[in-house]
Amino acid sequence: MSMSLLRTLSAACVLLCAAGCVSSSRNPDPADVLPTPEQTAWQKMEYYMFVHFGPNTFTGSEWGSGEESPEVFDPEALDCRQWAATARAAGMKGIILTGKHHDGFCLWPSGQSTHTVRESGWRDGKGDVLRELSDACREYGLKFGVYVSPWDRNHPAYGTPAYNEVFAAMLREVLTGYGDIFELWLDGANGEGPNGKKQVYDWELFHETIRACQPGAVIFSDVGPGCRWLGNERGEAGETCWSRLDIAGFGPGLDAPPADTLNRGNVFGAAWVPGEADVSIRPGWFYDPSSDGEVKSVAELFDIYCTSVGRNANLLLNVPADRRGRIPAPDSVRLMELRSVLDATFADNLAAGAQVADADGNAVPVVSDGDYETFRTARGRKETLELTLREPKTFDLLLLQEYVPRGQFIAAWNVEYLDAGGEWRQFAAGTTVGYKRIVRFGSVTAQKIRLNITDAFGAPSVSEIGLYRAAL
Ligand code: FUL
Repeated sequence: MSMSLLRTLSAACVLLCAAGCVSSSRNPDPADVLPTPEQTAWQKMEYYMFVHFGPNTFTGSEWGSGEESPEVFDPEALDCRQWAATARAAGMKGIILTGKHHDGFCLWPSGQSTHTVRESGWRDGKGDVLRELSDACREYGLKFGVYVSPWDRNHPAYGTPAYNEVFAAMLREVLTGYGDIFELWLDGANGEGPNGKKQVYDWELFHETIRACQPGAVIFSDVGPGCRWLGNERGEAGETCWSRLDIAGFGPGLDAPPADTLNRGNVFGAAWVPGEADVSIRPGWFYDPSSDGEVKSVAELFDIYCTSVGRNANLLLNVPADRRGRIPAPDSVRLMELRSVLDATFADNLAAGAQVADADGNAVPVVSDGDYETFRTARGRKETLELTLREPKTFDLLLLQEYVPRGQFIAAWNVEYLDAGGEWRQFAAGTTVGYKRIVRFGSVTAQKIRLNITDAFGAPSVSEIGLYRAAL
């Protein structure tokens, strides 16, 4: 066979293979579905505060009708610096405020509405909660985000195409008047307006408006595109939790995928839409004096931390401001207790300084160095990393991190320890890892442990392996 014929044949072969690959591989390659730098920065925030505040705070309602007099809004001792100081001391990285809830009341003097702080008479109609909180967040080194409910039970245009323009203009006010916004929280609720009509939302217009005003903001909704709802309000991501999700053909609210899909993601999902676990520290989202004795316990909050941050999701913990306009004492005390437990638990990685070796005996020091940016990429889809601790240690909590800017690949893993008789014994196992995975188990004392990645959708990159003793 001549060289030129050989070349022609192999070129034809390449073309055929390429065509064949396209038609036979229906799933996107997980290595091609990656976070944007903004999504990675967002994921690293891990834990931040939600504050529900508005007329409902004063009426004891969860969903205001929109017919409340604006005058009910009267927080006589509002102090957003106290909110920010509390969030910061709690180790939270930002605050998201309900700028407008379903009742339509705007916590800023919107030019698009006559149902706002301006009409309330509070501070002679010159108050602006968004201004005070965004300033306080800057002062305390926190990021600032806003929830703006598309559903509006007050606005007369709700239920007509004109409302989409009104809502986009409201977004513009919020997104251009208060500095950087790290996250825009778009609820999917779609009920009747004051005219008895439901709105057909123009999501494309809303997203374009947000992108134009704040290109760095992560957009939350049931289906992202920046981050997604996890299908429950308990702060619980799936034990299997992929950051990939199929969103084509879906939308927020009634058009969302089933809750269990949101909870776990799609292994071959075509878009990177990581999960955010929203949950309230009290039974309701808004403050109600009757719930002062029902603030979640520190044990419940630690569990929530492990089922959200510890399952590849961010934790958005709601701490409602009270009628004075302050974070109430029982809630802030609980936040500080949780902080102490988290600090005491994660202060000392018992695997720090361990000798780590791959299956060929090569040293892999980067997975126990406390630096997320250094990672080990496996040669194939499986990997075993063996850790020899400086001395035998007792631990009951494992932390794993995958380097997600390269993609999320790990689908099954287990960890074993070498017992006194020289036998390897499994003490924990799981499926996904993602940005962070935390697993608790009965105490183990050992000097040698190994992580076995037994299934992955590409060569996984392990960033950190940590062993700890839970302080609770
Ligand atoms: C829901 C709302 O209907 C609730 O009132 C609350 O704001 C929650 C965070 O989102 O969809």
